[in-house]
Amino acid sequence: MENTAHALRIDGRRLWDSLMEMARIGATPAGGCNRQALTDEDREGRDLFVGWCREIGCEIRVDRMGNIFVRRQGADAELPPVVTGSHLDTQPTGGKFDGVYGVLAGLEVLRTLEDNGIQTEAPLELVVWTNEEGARFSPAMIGSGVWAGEFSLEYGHNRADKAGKTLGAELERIGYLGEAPAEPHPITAAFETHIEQGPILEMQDEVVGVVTGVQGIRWYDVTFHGTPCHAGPTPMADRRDPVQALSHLCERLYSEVKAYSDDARMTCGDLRAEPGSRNTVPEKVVLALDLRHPEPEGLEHLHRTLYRLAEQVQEATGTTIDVREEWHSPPVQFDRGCIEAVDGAVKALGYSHRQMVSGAGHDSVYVSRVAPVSMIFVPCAGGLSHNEKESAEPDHLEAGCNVLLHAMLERAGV
Ligand code: HGY
Ligand code: MN
Ligand code: MN
Ligand code: MN
Repeated sequence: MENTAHALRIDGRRLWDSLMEMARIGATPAGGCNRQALTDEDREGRDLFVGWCREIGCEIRVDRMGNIFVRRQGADAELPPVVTGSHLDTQPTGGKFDGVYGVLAGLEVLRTLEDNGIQTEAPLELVVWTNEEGARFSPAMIGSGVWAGEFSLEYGHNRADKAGKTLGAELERIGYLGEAPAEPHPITAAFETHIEQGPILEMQDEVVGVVTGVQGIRWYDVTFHGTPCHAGPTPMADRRDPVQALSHLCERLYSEVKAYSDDARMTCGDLRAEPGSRNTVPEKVVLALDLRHPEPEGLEHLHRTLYRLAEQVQEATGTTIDVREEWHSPPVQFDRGCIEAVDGAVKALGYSHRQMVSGAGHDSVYVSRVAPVSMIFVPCAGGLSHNEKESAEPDHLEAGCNVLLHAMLERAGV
């Protein structure tokens, strides 16, 4: 890399200001962001982002899944692009940085190159992936998942939210049902920058995480069937109350997951009773369950434990329990060459760092199916994310973006 490129640094103040301007879209009273996939807020955020990219002369392409591809030409247009990107959609009580940081760090890299009149050999691409969170449309990362060939376009378009609105119809409604095929194209290398969303970097007082992979994730809808009846006259012994079976299964599953390994994760983030009336014993209760483990055999063990315990609780209570697997994202190892590009950039820039596996899922999981990719983490306060209090230090965000700049330059050539 030429000397001028080595000396390049991004504009941390501009990055921070862009993050704060984007955070105003879907801002919540508690200081977070609610910009769920394909809502009006998501469209507003996408429009703001596309406007910023047009200001620096980039080409914009939107595919059939609403994924936005921003291209900055390279000296050799034939070379496959070096790619970065993440997501603009948030959890319902999300923060200002999850996903958005990766998108706007990529924009800051493009702005910095534009300011300094630097053209890379290979083209650069910045991507906004649709519905990474999976909060509105399950499963998560479905924009990158369809693009990488994990799911069909039809499956992606037919996913519906709790109100029965489909992803395809919502893409059309907000004007982001693009023409480009949602299919992979050759990529030289890809990098995603993200807050860690866990406590390790902050606890260890390190600035950058060189991410070597992502733990495995499995999602299930567990349905407990009961008999609706009146909360008053019906004697307890005469009820078929699905909540009792739910409580038995959760208690046993929590204790077995904790006993199995410190790396195992179990989350019951979404629970709904139908008909959902306080004075009617539910006809059914549906538990949206999230299980995770960094090793394939660990994830398989959690999977088998869930089915075994559901069987036992069904026997013991007489409540019919249906377990339906909604999504399975196996553990992923990132590309050695991309990890080394990040590692080299961190060392050249002199930031304290460590190698680590991501506890959260990211679009890079699916990008890794079709291209060499790795990720760059920076700390977030208290490791807190998927929480309106999510926060990060401007100088950490700046550091992560400088690492992204130099890792991309190393692979794109200047
Ligand atoms: O679920 C996850 O880990 C990510 O936030 N979609
Ligand atoms: Mn994210
Ligand atoms: Mn998230
Ligand atoms: Mn992500």
